[in-house]
Amino acid sequence: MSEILQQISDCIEFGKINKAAPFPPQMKGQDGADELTRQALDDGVSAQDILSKGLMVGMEKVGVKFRENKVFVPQVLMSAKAMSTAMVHLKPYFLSGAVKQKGTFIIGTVEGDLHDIGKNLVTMMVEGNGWEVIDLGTDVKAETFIAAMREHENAFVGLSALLTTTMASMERITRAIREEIPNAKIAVGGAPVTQDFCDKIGADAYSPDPQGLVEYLNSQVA
Ligand code: B1M
Repeated sequence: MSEILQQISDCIEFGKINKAAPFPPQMKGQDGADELTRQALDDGVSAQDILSKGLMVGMEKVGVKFRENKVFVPQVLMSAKAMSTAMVHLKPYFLSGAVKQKGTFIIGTVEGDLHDIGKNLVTMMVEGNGWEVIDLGTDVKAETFIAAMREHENAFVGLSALLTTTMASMERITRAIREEIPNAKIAVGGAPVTQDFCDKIGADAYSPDPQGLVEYLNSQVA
């Protein structure tokens, strides 16, 4: 990996947003994801390489460390902020089609459930791994998921639930999606959800954490 891509990856891994950011202390005063991404583009590094060999490499490391409890929610949020700052520079290349995304992932917290912190972390990780993410928010009904899936053909869908009571919504929504779009790829997650529950309701994949979901999605397009 070229030096600047390694530096960009480090900025994502450690949550270094820009030069002015005081976090993390060991990188104080150094250029962050913002300046380095701009510089890489100016130096002629392709937007695709910045994404796949810099930003995504860093985000992958964050996902693994988070799963292993080596970093916690605040650090992941700093990494996500660094990532989105860098993405501002890459956005024109996405729009022009010069950068290819892996696919589209639709996510929402299921009907009756307003918890969104975990869902937002999942969103950031999936986005940071090169997917377009359509975030439908919280308290999302089956019809809304289905409408989004019709709009984005072949998109994967993810349902998040934090309450034991809204696991029933997850089951109902999974059934409704299957009835309308039989070959839909449905992933489920959230604190009360288990692999057994996933199997019982006929979803395709369960992950207890964002990284597992990213690995599932990537395996589907490899
Ligand atoms: Co609520 N709440 N809450 N709450 N809340 C819990 C979940 C609860 C366990 C607290 C408790 O009693 N100990 C409990 C649920 C009990 C149960 O059902 N078994 C509970 C309750 C009862 C309630 C209310 C009913 C309280 C009331 O009003 N009486 C109410 C319900 C409102 C509603 O949704 N209709 C309610 C409200 C709220 C707040 C609004 C105050 C707030 C939510 C704010 C927000 O999200 N914007 C809140 C919070 C913050 C919590 C706790 C404290 C924290 C949840 C959280 O954000 N965790 C929670 C107790 C706890 O967990 N300590 C609690 C951090 C987050 C990073 O983890 O969401 O699990 P998590 O996401 C993880 C994984 O699960 C996974 O990745 C994430 C990152 O690792 N993941 C996926 C999540 N979605 C995934 C999808 C995937 C894959 C992985 O694939 C698609």
